[in-house]
Amino acid sequence: MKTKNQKTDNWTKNTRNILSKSENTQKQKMEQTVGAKPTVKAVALISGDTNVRGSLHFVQGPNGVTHVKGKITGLKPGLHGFHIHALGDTTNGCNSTGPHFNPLKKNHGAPSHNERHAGDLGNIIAGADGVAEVSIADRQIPLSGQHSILGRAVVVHADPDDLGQGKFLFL
Ligand SMILES: [Cu+2]
Ligand SMILES: [Zn+2]
Repeated sequence: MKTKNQKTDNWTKNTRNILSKSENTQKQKMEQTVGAKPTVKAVALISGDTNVRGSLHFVQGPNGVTHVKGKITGLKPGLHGFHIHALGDTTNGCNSTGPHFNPLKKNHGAPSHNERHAGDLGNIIAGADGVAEVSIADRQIPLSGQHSILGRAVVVHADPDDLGQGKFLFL
């Protein structure tokens, strides 16, 4: 199913942020070499159209797993789709960040699925207080190499991601 339709409200009121170019330079400086295997770190600051705010820390270990940890506040309670989009351009909100980061040309899915976009990180859950604590470990969002997510966008959607079951359509 490769429908290109998207519910426009999936794309409004989103928060997103970026591992921007200028931040990249810092990130490179933050690279630490542990023997021959580098640990790479990055930070994304989240700011939304409303008063959604947060920061996310990315740490890629020597085993290639990237850990994403942080806290996002000001969200509507419940599930929010959480993705890496292909482009770091947020000048036109979520629309200019392109589709889900998908270097392997797969279909949309859940993070645990074999068939998924690299950028498919599922949902984060905000509590009644509007706070989502994020703690994710994933192999498909490296901070270095050919499929690096540096310079792309982190998007927190207003709506849930159905994880490829067809209820919502994501690019
Ligand atoms: Cu998305
Ligand atoms: Zn996707």
